Amino acid sequence: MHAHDVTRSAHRYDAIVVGAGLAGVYAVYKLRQIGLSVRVLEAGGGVGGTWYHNRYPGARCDIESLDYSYSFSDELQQEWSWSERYASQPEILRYINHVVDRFDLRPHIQLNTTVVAASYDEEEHVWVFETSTGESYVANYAVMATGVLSVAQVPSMTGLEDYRGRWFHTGDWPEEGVDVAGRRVGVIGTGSSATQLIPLVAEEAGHLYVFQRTPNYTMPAQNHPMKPEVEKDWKANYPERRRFARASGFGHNQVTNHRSGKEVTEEERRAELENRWQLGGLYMMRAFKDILTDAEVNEEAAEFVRNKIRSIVKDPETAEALCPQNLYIGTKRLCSGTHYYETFNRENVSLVSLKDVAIECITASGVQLTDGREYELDVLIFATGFDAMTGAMNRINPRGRGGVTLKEAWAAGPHTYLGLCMADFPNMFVITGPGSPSVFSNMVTSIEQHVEWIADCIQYMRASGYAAVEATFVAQEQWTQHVSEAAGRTLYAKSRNTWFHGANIPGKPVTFMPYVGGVGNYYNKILEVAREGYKGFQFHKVRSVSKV
Ligand code: NA7
Repeated sequence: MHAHDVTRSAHRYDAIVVGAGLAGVYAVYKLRQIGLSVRVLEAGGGVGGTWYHNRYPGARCDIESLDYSYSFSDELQQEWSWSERYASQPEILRYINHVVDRFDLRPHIQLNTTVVAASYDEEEHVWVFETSTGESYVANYAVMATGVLSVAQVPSMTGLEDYRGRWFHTGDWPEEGVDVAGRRVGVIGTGSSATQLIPLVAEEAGHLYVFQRTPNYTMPAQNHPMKPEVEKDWKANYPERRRFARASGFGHNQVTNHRSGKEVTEEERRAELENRWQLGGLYMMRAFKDILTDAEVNEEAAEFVRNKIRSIVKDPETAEALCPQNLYIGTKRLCSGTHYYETFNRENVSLVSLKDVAIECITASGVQLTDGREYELDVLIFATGFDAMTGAMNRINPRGRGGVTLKEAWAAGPHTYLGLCMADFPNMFVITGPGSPSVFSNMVTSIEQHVEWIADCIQYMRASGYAAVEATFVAQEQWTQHVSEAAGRTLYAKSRNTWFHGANIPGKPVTFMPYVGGVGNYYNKILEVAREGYKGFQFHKVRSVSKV
């Protein structure tokens, strides 16, 4: 469809932002600041994105709250107080709502509006959006803040439609909550969401069955109420902390040990691993500079954690079943929880290992395994993950130059230039897209870097009279190759059965999606590209004569 066909009924803006999570909220703030008219289209009934939908009990960020927050306004970071070391989902949602109100962004955000189609009009260099509300929007720039873990994946299981109990996905949790008190509850999955949820559900449920296909490593989060002296110190040093995060490997201030696991004695290695366990959460992955590149160093850390599991879980058979085997620690996203392993010491919790069996089907009353075992359940919780990184973009399936669809362009896996733009999709920007550090970073740092880069690019275009910007095919292919080579130098390339590779979704091309070259290096790269006149991009100068 051409823009002129819909002009009379369409709403026109300089930019449409799709999604009102942390990315969309900063995008509307920033783009309005540079003088653009902006509309945010958000499918959910509130702002917050991931933090709006993932309301399951125990949902919490695994990056420290003082780090996992916007840096763009010093007043904001000085006036906001986080109550815990790691913020819970309700607190993050309150924060996002606070930001929206504080900067008066709500009038520009349209909720309950799903973008169902987006197509590029080559003559007018604009994007035309269709929404679930039956409206059309036309804008020069499409800013896709659609999130990386926003499409919940319920595996196709025979019989689910006949199940008489209630079932839920952690990523689509009802606002009113779920009553599990005294009930027989099943949780399928043992990733980050499950390991956060299980200890809390166990406290209420009559009996909890945990269906585990692949055990993962879960670190104790070591969460605690915010220490006033820590908050004070951060607030006094915020500019420096934020600079450090932007230049760091993962976009935050977690201390990294820059020594190799091989250049220290066994005793020193043990001490460092213990130190990391005490620091909690993702700190383990910064224990040695080669923990994700050297198989032996990685295995020592993995065995250290297995021994912790064996020391916590009283029943030796359950402990062994919870120990990941043949899985490099960290190559499946490390989990960070509170009392996860301890929960398996409870009388009302049973681990159901799916190591040698599978779920055959869902019956009217519960779950049936291939070996004939049946579990009667009142509530079934799918903590089964997401169609990560590409799911939300593919669902919209934008139509670019010459009618090419994104699904066609990404048939062999996502190809992007810098994780920001795609050839054949002019004037479309993806925030924290595949091919950028994204899920390998503190998302807020990566979001800010992208939004600021996009705003600069648009300002550059306006100043130069350009109507459209587009990644060249050559630059895109070179970058995609580079993303793959960077992963190839790490152990991630050897653990292909993960959502980083898209392997959790049947039929999805298996290809490593995030960029592991480091947030700081990546940031320098995108700034250099801009400085050099947007190397790897082509601009279309002449806006064709409007036919309207
Ligand atoms: P994850 O990490 O993708 O975990 C999903 C879990 O569900 C994982 O244990 C899967 O086992 C399991 N799963 C998925 N499908 C099935 C079926 N069909 N049968 C049994 N078990 C299944 O999702 P999360 O929501 O926990 O975390 C996502 C990210 O959010 C996380 O990494 C953080 O970055 C925040 P598998 O390992 O595939 O055998």
